[in-house]
Amino acid sequence: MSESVADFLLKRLLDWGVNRIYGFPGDGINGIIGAFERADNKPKFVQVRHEEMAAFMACAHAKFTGEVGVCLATSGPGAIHLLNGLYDARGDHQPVVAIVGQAARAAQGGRYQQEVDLASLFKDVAREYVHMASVPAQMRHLVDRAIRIAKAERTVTCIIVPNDLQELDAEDPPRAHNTIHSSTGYSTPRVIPADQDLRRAAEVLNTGKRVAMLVGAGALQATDAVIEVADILGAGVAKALLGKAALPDDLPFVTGSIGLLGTKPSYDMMMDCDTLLMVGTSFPYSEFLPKEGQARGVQIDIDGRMLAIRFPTEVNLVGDSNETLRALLPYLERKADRAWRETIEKSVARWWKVLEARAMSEAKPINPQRVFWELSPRLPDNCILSSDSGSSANWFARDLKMRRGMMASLSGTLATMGPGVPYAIAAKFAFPERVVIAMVGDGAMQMNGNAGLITVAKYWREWKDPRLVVLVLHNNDLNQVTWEQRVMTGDPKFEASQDITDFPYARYAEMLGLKGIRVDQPDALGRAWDEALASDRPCVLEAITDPDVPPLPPHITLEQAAKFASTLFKGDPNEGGIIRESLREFAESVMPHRQ
Ligand SMILES: Cc1ncc(C[n+]2csc(CCOP(=O)(O)OP(=O)(O)O)c2C)c(N)n1
Ligand SMILES: [Mg+2]
Repeated sequence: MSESVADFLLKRLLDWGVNRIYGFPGDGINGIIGAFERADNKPKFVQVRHEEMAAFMACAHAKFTGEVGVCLATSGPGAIHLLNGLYDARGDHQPVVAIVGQAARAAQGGRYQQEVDLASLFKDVAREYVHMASVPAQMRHLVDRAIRIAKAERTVTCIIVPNDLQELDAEDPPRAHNTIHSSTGYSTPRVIPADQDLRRAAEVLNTGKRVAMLVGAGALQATDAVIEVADILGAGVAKALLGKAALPDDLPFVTGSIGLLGTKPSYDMMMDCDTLLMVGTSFPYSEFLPKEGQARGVQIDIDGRMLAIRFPTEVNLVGDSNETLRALLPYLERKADRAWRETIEKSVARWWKVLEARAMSEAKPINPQRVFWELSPRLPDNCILSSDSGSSANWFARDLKMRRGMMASLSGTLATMGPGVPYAIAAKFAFPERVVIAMVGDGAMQMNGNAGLITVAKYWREWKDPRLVVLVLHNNDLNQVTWEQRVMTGDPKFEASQDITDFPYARYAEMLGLKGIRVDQPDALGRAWDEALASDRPCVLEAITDPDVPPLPPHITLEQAAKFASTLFKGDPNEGGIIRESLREFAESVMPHRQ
């Protein structure tokens, strides 16, 4: 049989180094599925439960490997299901290619079944490149351009392939007018700012007396350079969520997370600094950065479009974080006065005690912070962490101490619910020898996680090390938003929208042939983690946690807390519990050593 357009498509993806595709079939891509079936040498097809999860997995593949992630879905409904995961990738600047089917060319424009205007549908999320193939000779450059543009722009691109076209014979573009002649291959360039701009940046940083650094996902490959620069500048370093793995947390000057999910040392450092150096971050909340005029700013980003939008920085450097920091180093002068650095280190040391006290404080039955606090020292070397959106993101951000070699991610920019388990699955496929831990709320489990566990059950035996632990915070509540409603709008909990139905997560895992552990006693947590991390198969650790423990911003004072507790929660169905837990939290912050 001659080679079809679909056979060629798979071969070309393989030429580009694409070894795994996350997808789900449908008659809009029958030709492509047929090509998978025929091919001896092909990317692995990983079957998901919902196309959104295929897109999350492609995004996570890109995040954890630096390679392009690829997802595949049928026309109409399958393509539509991809969207949220693709926006997640777009938001966090990940190279992801979506391949989707379409109605046959002869039927297009005829309101045919499952015909959706896909070029328009994807025009926003894949605005850098979305095209439909209409003749076989187009396939080569559509694949080449979709992948190259995804990599070069670190974004989402999309190829639409009508189902009848997939089965036609493949054709090379003829040597003729009106043809395109493309090839594979892309190497990431070395991007360094001009020398005069490095000097301008150095002038700002050398003049400052109290330098604060903020690093994000762009600094993940720049750990040593960040440490060297911070040492010379006597700076403290805060980490945006996606930059959690950029620096180990045992460094005394690392203030940890920032923002609503952040730490007090990060907050205080930003409020008191006179100079801000941002590296590879688009952390969104300007109110957690210095006031305009309070500090001079320098920003480094590989994407010029992302510069000077959160803080009016004075020197904006387009460059790779690692290369740019290295190029900057020779111009920096070591701060002789280390008082600022010492203040930060003291505040960090004290904060870890606050976190411990908060984690150990009583709750009904389990304080969610304790679940993370107990995990932290048990994190296996080189583990990969994912968190869903929800209260877990707070404790993930604050309580876990990262060490070198670990990776961690979540949906940073889109902050969507649902990626916790899919990210973890993609991490296992990419690094089957590493331990992966997902941290997920019960709402997110019921949205995607429970279905994702079926995918885990289907594939885990293929993984060299089968350990994938899914922590479920079982609090019967959409807790993060319940708290946001209380704190931001002053509304009591609306049970109709916020309650989450009880579900036996651990027992369900056992039903799937996985391990399930249910914990409802704080003292049993340590043992439960040990057991989960020693399991001979993927494990769901279901922790029954207290929804009344507030995931609050770090800088609220005791006075504000008391007022907020007494006035805001009138009429809240959890009134007694939240007042008690909120006040306990603040007491732990003010006097962490109190017994
Ligand atoms: C797709 C999507 N829907 C809704 C939200 C708003 N949201 C953010 S966190 C959250 C609650 C998550 O609840 P759960 O997973 O149970 O975690 P918890 O906060 O209770 O720990 C909601 C509804 C969102 N971010 N994404
Ligand atoms: Mg919940």
